[in-house]
Amino acid sequence: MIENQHQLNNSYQDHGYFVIRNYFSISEISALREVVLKFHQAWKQDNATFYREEAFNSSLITGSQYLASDDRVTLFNFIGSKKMMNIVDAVIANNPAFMNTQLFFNPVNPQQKDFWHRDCQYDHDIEIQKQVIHETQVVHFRVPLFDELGMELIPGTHKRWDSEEEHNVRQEEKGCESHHELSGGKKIELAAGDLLVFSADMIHRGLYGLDRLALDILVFDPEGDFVDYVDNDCLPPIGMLDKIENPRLFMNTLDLKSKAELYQKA
Ligand SMILES: O=C(O)CCC(=O)C(=O)O
Repeated sequence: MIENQHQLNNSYQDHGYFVIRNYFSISEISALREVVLKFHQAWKQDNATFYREEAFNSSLITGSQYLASDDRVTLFNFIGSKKMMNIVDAVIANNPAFMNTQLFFNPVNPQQKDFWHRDCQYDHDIEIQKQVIHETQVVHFRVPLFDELGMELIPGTHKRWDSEEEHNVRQEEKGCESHHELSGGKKIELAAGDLLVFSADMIHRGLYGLDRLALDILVFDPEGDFVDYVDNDCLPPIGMLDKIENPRLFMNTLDLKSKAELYQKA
């Protein structure tokens, strides 16, 4: 591991996140933005009611439903690029695997408020959440495509359980609501070109405002039991792999998928 990767890993282990300013060039971001906007337009049309009433994100950006093959290749090349993999490898040293992508935007309804959560709360009840935060966690690599207010995170909560204040807000108990201010919150404003890396299970919220459109790339450590969360359609089909310069991140997921299938058949 190169020295800088050590430092990034230490920051991630200690705080649950780090940000690299101006990591991507203007031309890298504008090429990515062009493809992602195609997806976003098509997705909005197809999900008009959901978009208008409650949506704040979409997923499966690399899937085949809204993008043509050459645009998917552009995305896979960005995600798997050496530049991105230098950072992915700093956080997950052994065989990091691609899980999915999500696109975060502002909800149409101005009454909809940004809300604190841990991603694991949507899969597990409280007692299991207390355990899983001590296990391997999914990592988000957020690539803002426009300048945005960014994210608010509670440093250290990837490794520790909620304070009473955090619990009441996140779970909406004792009169609290999930958009209320939390005293430990750290706001991280982001500009197009920055890269924010954070643990999915730390307490966090996206901050709505400006023209936000952020591509989150979700990656997991094969030590964790996450392969069942991967939708086959967001992976490159076999015939596309030779068009991807560095397909390692996707190959790792495909390997895990085929091992899981063999295991199920046995
Ligand atoms: O940006 C948002 O609206 C929320 C982001 C988030 O919760 C996530 O990336 O897990």
